[in-house]
Amino acid sequence: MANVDFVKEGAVAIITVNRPQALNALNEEVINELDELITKVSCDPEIKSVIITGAGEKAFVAGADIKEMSELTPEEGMALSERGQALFYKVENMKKVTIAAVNGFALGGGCELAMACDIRYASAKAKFGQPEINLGIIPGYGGTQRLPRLIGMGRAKELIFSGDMIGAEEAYRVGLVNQIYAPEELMAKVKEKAEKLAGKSSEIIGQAKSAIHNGIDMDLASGCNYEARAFGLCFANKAQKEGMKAFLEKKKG
Ligand code: DAK
Repeated sequence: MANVDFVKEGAVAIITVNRPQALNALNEEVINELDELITKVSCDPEIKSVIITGAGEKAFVAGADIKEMSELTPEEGMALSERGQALFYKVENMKKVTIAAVNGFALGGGCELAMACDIRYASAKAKFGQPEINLGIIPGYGGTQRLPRLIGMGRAKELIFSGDMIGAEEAYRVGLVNQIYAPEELMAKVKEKAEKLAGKSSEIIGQAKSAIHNGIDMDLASGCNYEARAFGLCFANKAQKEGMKAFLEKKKG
């Protein structure tokens, strides 16, 4: 693929947006290639966890491609929007663990792509922001929805209204990233985390993810009800049988 690289290292897939000359901005080709890769990864039972990152030293993804966006007709804009939104949903709902390794600028659609992942690890040099306001638009790939869910409404409004960037430390402090690493350590550390998570059952992670994602939009009682069903379904899975059996046998022995 011309703009997105893919490698499989055992049970871990690494997807790298590779358009460093435009700070890995998401143009139509990148969106299409990412979409194809996410489908491929979703259908590969050997892959248990997925890392998404950006090529080069400077950027994770600096947002949607402003050059391309500026010239769209309304029809083209709508089509691109539909494809982009479908991609972000697909990333969010993969039945695998998804990790954003944020190696630099994660702005606009880039911050939104990182937020569609389950976990975000950042380089100490990373910068986050939703600068759409400066272009006369609002976030369009879920930023107005996922950012307040992650960091709270007040902080999300401040970022979205101001368009200001925040560094990795602040992103960690507000809960936008899970951990910060030295830039040269980031990928090695993220791979370590991804491999560890790849050792867990994908089906059970899928159940946990589904309970978390569906429950967050429900009242507590409905969410707990949903959880009870997902919990029950775990008992139809060999991971439960094997996990509990192993624990009990270890106790006996
Ligand atoms: N798009 C296109 N090109 C970009 C780009 C972007 N978002 N960001 C950077 N580049 C290009 C620059 O134009 C420059 O290209 P050349 O001039 O060398 O050809 C190259 O990358 C290097 O960038 P700079 O020279 O600007 O580098 P600096 O270190 O000076 O600055 C920066 C780095 C990240 C602060 C700056 O590049 C910057 O402010 N970039 C734009 C960031 C931004 O505003 N991002 C948000 C884009 S809006 C939608 C859904 C979602 C969205 C839209 C629609 N629908 C549902 C329809 C999302 C919108 C966005 O993401």
